[in-house]
Amino acid sequence: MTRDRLQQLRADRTSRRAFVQRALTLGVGLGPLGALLAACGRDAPKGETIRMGAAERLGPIEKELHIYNWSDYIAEDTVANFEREFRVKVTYDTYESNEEMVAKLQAGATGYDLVVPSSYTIPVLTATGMLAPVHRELLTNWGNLSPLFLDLASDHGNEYSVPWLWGTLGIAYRADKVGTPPDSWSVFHDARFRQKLTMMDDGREVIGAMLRYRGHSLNSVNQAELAGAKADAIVAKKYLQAYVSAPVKGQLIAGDVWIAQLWNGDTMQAKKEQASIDYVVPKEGATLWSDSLVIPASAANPRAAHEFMNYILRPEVGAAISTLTGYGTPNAAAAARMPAPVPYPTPAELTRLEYQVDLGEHTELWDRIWSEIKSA
Ligand code: N2P
Repeated sequence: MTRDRLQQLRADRTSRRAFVQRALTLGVGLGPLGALLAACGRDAPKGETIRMGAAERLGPIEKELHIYNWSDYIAEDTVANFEREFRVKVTYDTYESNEEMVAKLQAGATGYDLVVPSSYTIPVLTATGMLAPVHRELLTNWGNLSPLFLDLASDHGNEYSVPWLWGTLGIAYRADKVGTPPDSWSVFHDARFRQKLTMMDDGREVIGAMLRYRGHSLNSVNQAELAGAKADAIVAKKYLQAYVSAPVKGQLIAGDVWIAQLWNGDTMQAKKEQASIDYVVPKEGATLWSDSLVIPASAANPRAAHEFMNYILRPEVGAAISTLTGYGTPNAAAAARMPAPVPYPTPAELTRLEYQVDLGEHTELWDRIWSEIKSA
């Protein structure tokens, strides 16, 4: 997104809802990190004192907190330390895709106080009134965040979201089994690896990868491009052992799977147990995401949700999460205390990486294609 386009959007603004809808119509989800830096970055407000307004409105911290997060996306002691310090009992459930999480929220009455959508999902949730605004004055650690991850097109001014982690979705492989390391999505069409291959159990990612393979955007809504991606996915399916997301780590470690479409951080988690596991962003390009904490409008424990947000913004807590998961932290103070912080993508990598955007009215078409691939 160019600065002009952003300014035009802001100038056209009549109400927040109209703004979000207009942004969706224009397909404004997120630009690459570099464009965000150039067009959308701004300094984080420095607030060290808690103004009483929000604290009074939300009342004292509740005794419970219900968190719904991606699997393997937190340090082992993050929740236990929070429970002990804040005397809050945390219920922690996990999911494997944005679509799984949104379907659960849309079904209602989840009881969740915090969820962690990717950027492209946030406008969908805000436009349908499903999120509660974040009271920034309660987040005394806000200034630790890097401006690179703030004020994104998916949530201007961070009215609703607090950055959690970011990463990429490429190819994990067993270097000791495959010979030449893969560098292309074409490896999923390679009969030599029959039954040793897996792809994500996620339609956005399988169809997206096959679109990139043929040089298209992974957000394409072009009928011919999508028909090609469907055909390519069905060819790949002949060679796949399964569509599987996070649990494939165990199969890679065991050597049952040699090549898997997988997130960078989950690959690094597996590599800690099996050093021959490596990761590549294919030459045709792949998904870049950033995920954020948000509070559902129906949350029963909003004060505890804010305290958890502020807690993960502490440098040592953010650093532990990034170190254990292998994902990049948006928390500059956390990165500064890590011996080897996950590096930002290089400018060369950024030209190959693409953020997903909300597919709007074309979501049904993508859903239909994914069902057809799965039942082919
Ligand atoms: C799962 C982490 C991936 C999050 N372990 C993708 N948005």
